[in-house]
Amino acid sequence: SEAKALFSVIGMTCSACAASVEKAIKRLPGIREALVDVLNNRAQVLFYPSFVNEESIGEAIEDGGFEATLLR
Ligand code: 9UX
Repeated sequence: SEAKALFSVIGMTCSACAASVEKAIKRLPGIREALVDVLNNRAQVLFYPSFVNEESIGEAIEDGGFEATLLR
C-alpha cells in the first residue's frame, strides 16, 4: 500500500532548488510521486513503505543542502 508524507523544506529560494529537491527524492527506491512547493516550503511525497521510509526521504532532502522536517 501507499503512504504519504509532508515535509517542511527550508532553504529553497528558487524553482531550480525545488527541482533539485524533487530529483533527490525521486532517486530513492519506492517513490510514487514527489510534489515540491517552493513558495510554501513544502514537499509532499507518496511512497511505498516496504521500500523507503520518512527518515530516508528526509535524509535525501538534507543531503542536497536543505533542512527537512517531517510535518505529517
Ligand atoms: Mo535555487 Mo540557485 O537555488 O544557486 S537559488 S538553485
